[in-house]
Amino acid sequence: MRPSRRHGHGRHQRAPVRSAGRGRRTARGRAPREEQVSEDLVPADALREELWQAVIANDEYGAVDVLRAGLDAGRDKESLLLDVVARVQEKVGTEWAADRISVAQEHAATAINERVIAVLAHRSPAERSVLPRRGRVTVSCVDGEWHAFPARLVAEVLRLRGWDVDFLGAQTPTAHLVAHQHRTDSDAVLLSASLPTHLPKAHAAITACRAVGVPVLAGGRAFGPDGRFARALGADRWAADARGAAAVLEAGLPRPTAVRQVVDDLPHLADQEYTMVVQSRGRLVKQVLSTLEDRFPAARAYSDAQRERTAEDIAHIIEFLATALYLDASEVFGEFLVWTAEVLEVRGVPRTSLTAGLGILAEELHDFPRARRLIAGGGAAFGGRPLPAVPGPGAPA
Ligand code: B12
Repeated sequence: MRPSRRHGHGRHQRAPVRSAGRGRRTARGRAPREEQVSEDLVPADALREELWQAVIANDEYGAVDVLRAGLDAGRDKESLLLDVVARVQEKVGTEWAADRISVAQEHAATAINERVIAVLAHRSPAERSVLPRRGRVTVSCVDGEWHAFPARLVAEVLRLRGWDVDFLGAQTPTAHLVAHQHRTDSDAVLLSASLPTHLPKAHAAITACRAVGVPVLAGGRAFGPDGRFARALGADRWAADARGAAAVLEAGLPRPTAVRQVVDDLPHLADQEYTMVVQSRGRLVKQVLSTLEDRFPAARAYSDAQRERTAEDIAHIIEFLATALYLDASEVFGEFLVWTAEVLEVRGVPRTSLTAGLGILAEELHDFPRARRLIAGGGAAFGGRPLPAVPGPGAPA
């Protein structure tokens, strides 16, 4: 998370959970045994509300109790993981983006939800011995990717369905992911990426795993809501969520036969714009910042902390522009700018500052027609003043 410029609100009162069919119960209180039948499920939205109140109040034990109450009411573990915990974790993100909770509250909530997953996912030797055995898979995050929580959910759902899962957690370097395949020869690699800026590394990982004969199932927000970037980067399959991942594996995932090279997937990389923008990233950040200060008196009056944050914002913009160049996908840059404008606006930073930064960046990249087109398209997408389009392949002169 980017540092929040204001703090969120305080603790909440937790409401008791009501079961769908019969009387009132609290999430902490266990229901009598005879009530634990499937028709009497506690509705998922009631459990979500209870869990949300617990995580936002830093009540770790209370959060675990909510899930235990759900189990006691007959809800299965997979539904609790995906329809309750995952949904609450998503809300953590929207509340942070809207500046209604602080970065600290977001971190605490995530840590509590991680504990909840650990409690839910634990199985005794007796429970383990009756699980079906389907095969062995590896679940890993792309190099640089810290969002391990979504991958952990996928891993636990697959274990519940009888798969042996090697969960490698956050940011696994590609060479080590491949070494793991040599050692284990698992049936598939499930690769998770949440941030689009990690897609170039995801591409390297997909290519490397397939080259050693392991099929790759890709997932996570970075690959797009319809999985278009998983296909563009040569993954064998994509799935929208953990249930979809289980369905793909259950249907069978053949081992790759034809090995592809990175350039086979993305011929536009031949123009070298991606490589050159990545290589000159540091210089570009400094140049955009100093031109911003020359032209806008308000920017000259920034404190050290504001200056540092502005430099971070510029660095993010350049990183997303580079990713859009890599994929040749203007929507990646446009969606990022829309998101950034919203995040900055609720924190009191006007979107004109973003437009100004984009204009200067376009000037700096005058010899990069594809980058300038992406900047123009991105500016239009978030409602900033679009920059003039430059002639070049695919654009009218
Ligand atoms: C928790 C969190 C963090 C934690 C992660 C801790 C952890 N242990 O995972 C920390 C603090 C580290 C973090 C850091 C950052 N974060 Co963050 N984070 C989140 C948050 C709140 C929750 C993520 C999550 O767990 N979601 C819940 C899961 C269930 O949802 P999901 O990701 O969609 O996963 C499902 C599917 O996508 C799919 N799936 C996922 N992986 C896979 C894999 C396979 C193979 C398959 C088939 C399916 C699949 O199945 C999952 C379950 O069904 C999200 C907000 C959100 N709404 O998600 C932001 C969010 C992802 N983060 C964001 C940002 C910007 C960042 C930072 C850049 C902030 C910063 N300036 O430092 C850094 C980047 C770190 C990095 N290098 O990776 C933005 C991304 C915006 C964008 N433009 O893309 C988000 C969306 C927040 C927001 N609303 O703005 N973050």
